[in-house]
Amino acid sequence: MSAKKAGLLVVDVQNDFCPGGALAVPEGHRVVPVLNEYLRRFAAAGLPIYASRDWHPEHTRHFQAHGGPWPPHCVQGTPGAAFHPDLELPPSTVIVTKGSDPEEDAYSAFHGRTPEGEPLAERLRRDGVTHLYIGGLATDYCVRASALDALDMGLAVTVLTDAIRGVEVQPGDSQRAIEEMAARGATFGTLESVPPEVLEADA
Ligand code: VGL
Ligand code: ZN
Repeated sequence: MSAKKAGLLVVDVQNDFCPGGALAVPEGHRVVPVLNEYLRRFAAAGLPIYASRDWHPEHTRHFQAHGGPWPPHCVQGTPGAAFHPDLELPPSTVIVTKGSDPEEDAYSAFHGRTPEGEPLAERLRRDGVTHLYIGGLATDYCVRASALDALDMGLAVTVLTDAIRGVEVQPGDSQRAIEEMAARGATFGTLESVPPEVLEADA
């Protein structure tokens, strides 16, 4: 196993977080074509790809009806919980499901599990990933929480700034999240700064 290895985490690119969805992130759908390019580059380099999904029960403390902050969204098995139809996840993608516990917000993908029931952190360790590239929705919630947990587990983290969008419950939330991730050690990248050669070197 090489000392360094990159992986791509696509966070919660689901219909309910895109325009027309139950908890639409402004311009959320615009991350899709950019992520598709990252997905092609990681797949071509033979690097592992993970895609988290918010996957709530109908009744959860995460929803306003039960004291939480959010309208119902990403309810298990509904069209709103499906990945955006234009997102081109390769067949090798490891789906990470989170938010199924009615007592938990589970913003971070690290609260999620693979189809085998393995927590994301263990799967990343087993795959030898040392550097996680993160894009998706939403900058100020699940991208932020996932990046901070990845840093806490000692991974290098690059947040893909051209492939994230924020909910912005309060204006400036996304910018504050970016500053917080930077202060904790995250770096930032774009399609231009993460060319295929960089990924090959990280493979
Ligand atoms: C998210 C709010 C509620 C997210 C999930 O994916 O960022 N935000 N649930
Ligand atoms: Zn949620």
